[in-house]
Amino acid sequence: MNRFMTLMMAIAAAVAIVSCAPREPEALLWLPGGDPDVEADIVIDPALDLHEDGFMIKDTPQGRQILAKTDVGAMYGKYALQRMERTGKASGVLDVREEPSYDRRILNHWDNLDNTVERGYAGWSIWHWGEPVPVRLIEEYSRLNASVGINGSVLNNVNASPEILRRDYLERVAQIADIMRPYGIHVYLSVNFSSPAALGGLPTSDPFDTEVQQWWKEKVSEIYGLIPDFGGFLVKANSEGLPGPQDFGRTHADGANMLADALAPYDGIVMWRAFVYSPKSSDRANQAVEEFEPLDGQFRDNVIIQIKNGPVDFQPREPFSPLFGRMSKTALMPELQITQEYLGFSNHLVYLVPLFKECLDSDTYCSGEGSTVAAITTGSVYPETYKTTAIAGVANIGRDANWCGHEFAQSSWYGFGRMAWDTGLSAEDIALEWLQQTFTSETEFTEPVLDMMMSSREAAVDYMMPLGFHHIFAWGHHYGPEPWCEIEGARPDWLPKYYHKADSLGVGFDRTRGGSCNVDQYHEPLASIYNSIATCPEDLLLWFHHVPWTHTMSSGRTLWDEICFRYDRGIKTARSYLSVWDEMKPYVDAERWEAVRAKLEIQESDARWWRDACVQYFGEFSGMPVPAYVEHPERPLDELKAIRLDMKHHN
Ligand code: BDP
Repeated sequence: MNRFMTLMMAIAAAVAIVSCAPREPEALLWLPGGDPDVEADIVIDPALDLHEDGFMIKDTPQGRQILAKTDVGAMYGKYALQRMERTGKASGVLDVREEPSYDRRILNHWDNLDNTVERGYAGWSIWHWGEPVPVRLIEEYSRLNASVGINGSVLNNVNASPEILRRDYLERVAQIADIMRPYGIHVYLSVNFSSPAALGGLPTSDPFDTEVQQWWKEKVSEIYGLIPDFGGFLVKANSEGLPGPQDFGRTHADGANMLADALAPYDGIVMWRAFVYSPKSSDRANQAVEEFEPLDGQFRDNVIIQIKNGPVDFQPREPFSPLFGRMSKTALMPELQITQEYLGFSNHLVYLVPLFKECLDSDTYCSGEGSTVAAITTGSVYPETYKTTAIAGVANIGRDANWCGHEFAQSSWYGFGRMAWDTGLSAEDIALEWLQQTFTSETEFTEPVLDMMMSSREAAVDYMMPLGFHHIFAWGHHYGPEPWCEIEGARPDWLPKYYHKADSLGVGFDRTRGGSCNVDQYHEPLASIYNSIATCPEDLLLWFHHVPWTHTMSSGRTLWDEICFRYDRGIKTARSYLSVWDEMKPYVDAERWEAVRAKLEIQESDARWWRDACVQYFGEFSGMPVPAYVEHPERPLDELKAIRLDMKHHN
């Protein structure tokens, strides 16, 4: 080896050591250090009529008590009491009884074995694969999760490497599981469907092949030998090029059931994703129902179909996925995205609980009025179908000192957990308690900042994709706008023009009965409401309709003017956050104040970038002028078209 190469290798090793050193977790977000320090007697009584994770807090003549069936339930009770004390709700006589809405409240980490995080905007993987186990970091992670009731972690990316099932990785997973166990967190893994061939060296991964079935049984038994309380598998199959049972002429049910049979003796579950699409469907939004509805009733009872909130892909606004209303004999669970893949990464302040709740509160009407997504997936609409209930959130956590890249992005992690524990909590209550615990309870701070958080999702919709626009992002990184994008050889249903369909007559995707018929995947009265341009909610108008530029909106403006108006409104709201935050300086430490200020500036500038791109690009089709009452675009389209970002991993 020559001297140059030796030198380069030494530098590479030094860099690796520096970048691999586990960081010390910073002051803990919404949670003070140590165990919850609450004044109450703990009473564990396995005979109590309560959910395993439930608790009661009661003031008795003997003093304050936390009663629970299990140690984990008591731990949740302690965190709840601590939260009540810190948010001023623990005074007076307490008589509290809480049970979780979902049995399994799970984070999905899209972490790869090389420590990159797919769609992660907060640094490298906190699991430190291939490096010393960062015990304290994982303990703190677990404490934060436990404090809001999160009790499951899928450690690796849904685009799973078969290698995760190698013995050395499983031993590592077992070490992580040992650290999480005292906090009530179960570990799960994403698996690659072709693992028997890719890792096990078998000639096939066909689920009907007995050797394949045996391979999975042995693998599962090996896992449970290491991790007795392992939760189960998450599977992305026959989606975006990943292998699956259809490669062998089998169905999703055939594939899921084979894994379910291997896991059943240990009470493990399979979370089988419904995020599937291929060019054979005329409308990507139709495909999950087309593929899964015919399989209803064919899945084992330890399989849960994991469905993204919307039918396409975590857009700033989508209607709820119609699949939630189409399977009564199969357990279903929602998948929400906490990481802001489509909402400005960790640069934009967008509090996501309103988006999450919009989905959970949507009425599917599948079993009459009140059959909301939450009611279905918590098992109250079809109780006999649900052996266990679950909800997943794609994590926004990385090695950054503040965990999520943006101070306020922590609130969506916190909020996901709180909402998964109690779907009845309002987005506003959750935001307020997060602010009080993370910053201060002074109302001069909490009131304006709460308004900012609560308006932030609508602001992002306004400045990115108002009125039902969707997927007009730049190809590849999903950060900025690229409605004009064309990529030679790329699948057309990945590209913005497929979604907006702008022409000289109008804009929007016709999903009505005259178009892709997607509306008919919804139950009445929704199908007819969505089908008619007169009754379709305006926030979803361009999702369901191709609308003439001159169409009159409820505001009295034409569609074109309304588009311009919404982009402008989004910018103005984002801009108002800067002045709100400037007033907040006395209430926040300098470091966090500066960090948020810097990000708010990016957000406002990005909002103008979106407006400049979309208003000018769509203006070429509408041929109509930008109305005088809005700010006009600043940067020429050609300049915007030349912007190239390489943000795939953004670590
Ligand atoms: C899309 C992401 C992609 C994920 C995919 C999925 O762009 O990185 O792999 O979803 O959920 O949102 O499987």
